[in-house]
Amino acid sequence: MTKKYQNFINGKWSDAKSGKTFENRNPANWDEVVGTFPKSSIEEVNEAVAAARAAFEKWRLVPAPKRGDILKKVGDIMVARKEEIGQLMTREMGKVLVETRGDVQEGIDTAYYAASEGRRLFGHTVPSELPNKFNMAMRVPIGVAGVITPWNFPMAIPTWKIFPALLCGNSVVFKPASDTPATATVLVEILAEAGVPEGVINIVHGGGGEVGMTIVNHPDVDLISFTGGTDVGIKISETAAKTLKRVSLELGGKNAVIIMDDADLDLALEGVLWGAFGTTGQRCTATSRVILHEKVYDKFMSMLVDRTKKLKLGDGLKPNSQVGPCVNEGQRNSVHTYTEIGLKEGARLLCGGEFATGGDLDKGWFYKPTIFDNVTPNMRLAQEEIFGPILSVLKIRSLEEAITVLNGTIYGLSSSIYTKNVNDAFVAIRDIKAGITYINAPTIGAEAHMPFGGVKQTGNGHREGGWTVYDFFTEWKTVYIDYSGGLQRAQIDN
Ligand code: UN1
Repeated sequence: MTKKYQNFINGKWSDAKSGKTFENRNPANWDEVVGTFPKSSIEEVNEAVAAARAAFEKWRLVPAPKRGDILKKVGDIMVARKEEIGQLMTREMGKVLVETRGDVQEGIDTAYYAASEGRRLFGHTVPSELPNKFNMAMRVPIGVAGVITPWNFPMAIPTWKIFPALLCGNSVVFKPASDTPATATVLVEILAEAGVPEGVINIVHGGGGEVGMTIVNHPDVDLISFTGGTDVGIKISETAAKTLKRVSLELGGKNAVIIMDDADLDLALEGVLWGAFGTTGQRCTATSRVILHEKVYDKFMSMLVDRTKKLKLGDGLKPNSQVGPCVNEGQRNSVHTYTEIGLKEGARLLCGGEFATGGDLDKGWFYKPTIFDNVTPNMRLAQEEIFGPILSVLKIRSLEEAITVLNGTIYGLSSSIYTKNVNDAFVAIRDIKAGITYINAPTIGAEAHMPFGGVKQTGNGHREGGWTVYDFFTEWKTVYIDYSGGLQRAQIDN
């Protein structure tokens, strides 16, 4: 029997009023239906927003340390269910089990960080310019948060948004990607079990156009946190501007690794393989370009191609699989389009470039890990986010040239340099235009307690993760307390 999942609105599990559903299939085996989900519409969004609005008025009065205690419990339940959630996530979006476990762990880390933030949420006390007057600025909750999340990190990314939103005293209407609704539903189940009151967390399943954009448009939603493609991010930004919502956008990337001539090539090789083909290249932080010094070019390329060809594709639940499928048919086709574009542009295909088939692979959306070299900075292959297992290699002659090439896209999320030269490393830290720079490590591997986000068209200046996300989910309230007993005029009586 196929498992039937539901929406969670105002503390109750429910179907879409229309009775419509959609199904979610395993990308490693499209015969397997993971579950069916309500195909919701405006009606369900309106209900969820109304519930969240009403619940907010009570939730904002719950002391932050108490809200934190609930999130601590959320983390504990996630620890107990980690393996089960990892397996479900692999079945619904394909990445290999070690990675889905890591995804859940990132959610657990985020829960415990949020729990402890309940006892901080620091404000400022500031001297007044007048005598017998006390000034402070404190954080206050904002209201209803619309949370719209992608499928590549079905647990981690929702928790990056939902846990801080709740800790700060906001209520949430959550629209997960329709490729990963099961993991999202489990997260909501856990929040409810841990004691998040009814109406404070709501999940509405369905399409981005109907459900997602209705949330973005809704006058009673105060803020939107979105992770996904740049084109959708721009649309969200435009739409949300009409009601002046606060919007946090985490969008595309075209992340690069610079490998200098003094780099430890064995180390760089492991980093590039993991960064480019981990999660089948379907990360915002995935390594999409290698910017390789000419002096080590031939040597590194033969190491890289050799190892890439040996990567084992397969169902992520099988212990020896290293690379899972693309998330769905459309995504695999889109990846393949970039192989065709690369060939047309005159780049040289060194391995992959086609669907992976044969045996168990025939029932999944598998694509061979692909490497192009002879890529030049202006090619589409070197400019556009692919979100799949395609890596482009560009040759450079100096650090300066490498950084120019690295910076030469519209994106700026993650970046990396392999070098043993500490001076070069610091120049790279200074001059690379990206939200994240790794030294001697791959472009992936962000930790939950550090700021996460990018510059340029990767986002709109906000950061998730760490202490920084708490700025997004709170407003500053400035308070002046005059205990002089008389009228004191600022700027005039001092
Ligand atoms: C993403 O790719 O959308 O650093 C998030 C990483 C992960 C998070 C990635 N911890 O790759």
